[in-house]
Amino acid sequence: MEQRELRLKEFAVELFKINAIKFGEYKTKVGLMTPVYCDLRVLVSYPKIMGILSDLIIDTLHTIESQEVICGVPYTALPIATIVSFKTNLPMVMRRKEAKDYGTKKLIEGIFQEGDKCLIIEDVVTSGSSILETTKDLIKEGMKVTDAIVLLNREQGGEKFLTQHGIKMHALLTMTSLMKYLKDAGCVTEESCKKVGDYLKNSQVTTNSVVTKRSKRLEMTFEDRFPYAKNEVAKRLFKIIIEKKTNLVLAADLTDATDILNLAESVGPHICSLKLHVDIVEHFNDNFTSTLSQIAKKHNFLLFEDRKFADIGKTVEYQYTRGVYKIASWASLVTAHSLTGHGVLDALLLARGSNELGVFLLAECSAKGSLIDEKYTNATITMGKNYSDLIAGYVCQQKLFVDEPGYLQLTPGVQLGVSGDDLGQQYNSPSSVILEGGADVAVVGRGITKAGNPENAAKEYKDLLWAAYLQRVKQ
Ligand code: 6AU
Repeated sequence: MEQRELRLKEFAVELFKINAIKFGEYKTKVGLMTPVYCDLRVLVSYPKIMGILSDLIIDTLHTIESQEVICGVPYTALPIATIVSFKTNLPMVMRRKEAKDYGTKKLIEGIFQEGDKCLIIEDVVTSGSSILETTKDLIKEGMKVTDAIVLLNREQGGEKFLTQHGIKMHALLTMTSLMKYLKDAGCVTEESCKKVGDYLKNSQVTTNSVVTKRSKRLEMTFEDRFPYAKNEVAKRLFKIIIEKKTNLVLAADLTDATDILNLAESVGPHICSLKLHVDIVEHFNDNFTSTLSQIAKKHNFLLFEDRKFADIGKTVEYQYTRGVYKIASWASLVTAHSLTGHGVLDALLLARGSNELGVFLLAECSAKGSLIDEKYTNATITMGKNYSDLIAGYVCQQKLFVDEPGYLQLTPGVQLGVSGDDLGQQYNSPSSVILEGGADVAVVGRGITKAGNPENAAKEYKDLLWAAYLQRVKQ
């Protein structure tokens, strides 16, 4: 027997001796009976075994491409990760199970850089969902997760599930190898092995159903969708939506710069983004956008220029970066038409440089008599898919791209008690755009700007939109 296998066998026997692995009839978390039970929480009482375990993990760690930090899945794997961190000098981060509701509201404690690769350490994997939960928070904070080292793979579907989410699992023991080592060492009978084998065959976690549910945009929560977002600004928008519990975008279509600033200040706490048509602002100057940026920072919302770029690429590049408005210097989101082809997106990608930019592509229009047809809409969605790093989502009126949880559906044409204006705009209610229309974020303009008290109106729209979203993900 090879050296490592011998060590693993000895380790398996130690686990058995300390009752970390038990055989009999046990009830699982979900109420099913299992002939084998693993409780690795007892490990903390056995420092010597913890030492053996950490060395085995470190050997595996050396076979994995460079990682900058490690994170143990709370709680059992936390002390294990700590020892590995200490022995390898690899810094550790810790995930809070609940984000603090005071102070910094950090999900992850510890120091790391944007883009750091974080290795996950876990004790037992059944479905893989605990690893995925931790991974989601690490990704949310800007890290990358590609590998997880686990003590025991129960071989019930978790490995496949994690692979589907881009995580390679490295298990020290599988249930099969564990049973073989224990049988060879005379710890378990042939009959126990058979029982465990039969149990595993019949108790596969149906990862397919999990994956199908997870890949349906309309049924998923913003938290669950966040890891699928590829565009950096979309990620920020997801974060803001989750933190502020608002999927309301304000269309601040006022023509006076001071009025817009006052509106932004009062409505700021209730919105995830403020959308401008900067070319309708009278007395525009750079102070306006810099003050607006400060207000956006203070109230944590994104600035969005609804420029609807629709020219040849070169012109779009200038329109985005130059001229009076210098959109690139203050807007993190913009809209673009697909009408003139992918040159528009190429131009924005190029002009974005190292700035952050997310684009919402117009796949449909809320105006009566719009010439956009189904073919155009579908071609727009397809075009966007080739620019996943740039596209934050699509502007549309109905449920489209339902299998793409990483993109956001932005739906304008929202107002209570009015069906349209006299220039072709058509309105739906907040709940219907979310529940029937499939919107993730809704744009409200005059419903707020023309209200007697815009702040109260914004709060009302925010609450209605959020309640409809909660209802949708619960269904
Ligand atoms: O609520 P309103 O009607 O006062 O404002 C709606 C806002 C305006 C429009 O330019 C914009 O939403 N809009 C868009 C966007 C967001 O691009 C697309 C569309 O199809 N309909 C529409 O109204 O600022």
